[in-house]
Amino acid sequence: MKFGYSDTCLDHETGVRHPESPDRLRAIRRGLADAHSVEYVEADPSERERIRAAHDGEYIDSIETFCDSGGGNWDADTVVSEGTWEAALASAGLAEWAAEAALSGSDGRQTPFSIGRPPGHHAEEDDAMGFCFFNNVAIAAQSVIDSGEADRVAIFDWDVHHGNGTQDIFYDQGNVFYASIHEDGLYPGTGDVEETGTGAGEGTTMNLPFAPGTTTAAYLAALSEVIGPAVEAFDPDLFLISAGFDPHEHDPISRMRVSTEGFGCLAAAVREIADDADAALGFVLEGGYGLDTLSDSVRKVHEVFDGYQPIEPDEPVSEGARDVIDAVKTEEFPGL
Ligand code: OKP
Ligand code: ZN
Repeated sequence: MKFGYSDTCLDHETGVRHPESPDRLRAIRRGLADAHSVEYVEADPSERERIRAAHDGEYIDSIETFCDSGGGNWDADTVVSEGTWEAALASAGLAEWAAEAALSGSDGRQTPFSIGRPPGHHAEEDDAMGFCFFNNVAIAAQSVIDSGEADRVAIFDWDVHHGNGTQDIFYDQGNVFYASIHEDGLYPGTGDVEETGTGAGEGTTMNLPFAPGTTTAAYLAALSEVIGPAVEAFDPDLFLISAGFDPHEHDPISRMRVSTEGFGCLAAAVREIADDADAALGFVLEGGYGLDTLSDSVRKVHEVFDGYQPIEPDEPVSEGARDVIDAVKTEEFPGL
């Protein structure tokens, strides 16, 4: 894969014992060190005008001012250091690069994956939360729409947390489809099955809150039965993955049970959906807090794009997940 990476993303300092640390990116790069066909690209940071694609101007100013004054706690777990401003611009710029590279034809072994931090999917139009400041994937999606490079963008968020920010930013838009699988009951608490969009965006949001303990098989069933068909019907030019690795079975902050091999299966599944929809495909890093599980899982995704065929799990779809998938299918998206 082509990895978008910038050292500037290391300058966002969250302090000791914060799970969202610069070591996450160092671990990913160490994990990829001896892998075949890894290429690094350092993209330009986002320009303020591009951040405006998803955020309120006054909010952007207030983040800049907060960083300039040395930072501190924006909220209980969203920590700002002086370097956060530049890191957040770099992280958003990497996501923009991933979208543009995919749309310019970078695919197969060259599929783009932006490994920036801070992550983005909790960031709202006018607020930072959940370790996120600028909504990288939303900025990327809206930017390529604004520039005319894409008419429609689909986003699938497999981070264990619901991407409330991404959902909200596009909730009433008909040109961005957002689907999320997340752990029910976990932060931030949004993402019910009934949340499906409003106005022009009615039917362009899809949520699958799965119970703690859900395994890879349920993710694959959701992709093949509802997310894939919905993305194909939406007919996007670009399919972006908000790729968080915190649903890993050994991640320290979640109770989901996706295996390392399972992330390879998810990568193969989204690649197939992109191919079937004839859409460009790009990945944007969100969470993932076990350094080994994060680096092993990113490496597994990379290997799938390098020709490795992941082994599908030999396990049943749990009853709870089956009920959620069926509810989405029969009650919220009966047309699929
Ligand atoms: C960011 B990403 C509540 C704990 C909140 C925040 C988790 C943010 C995760 N007291 N923890 O989605 O991986
Ligand atoms: Zn997360």
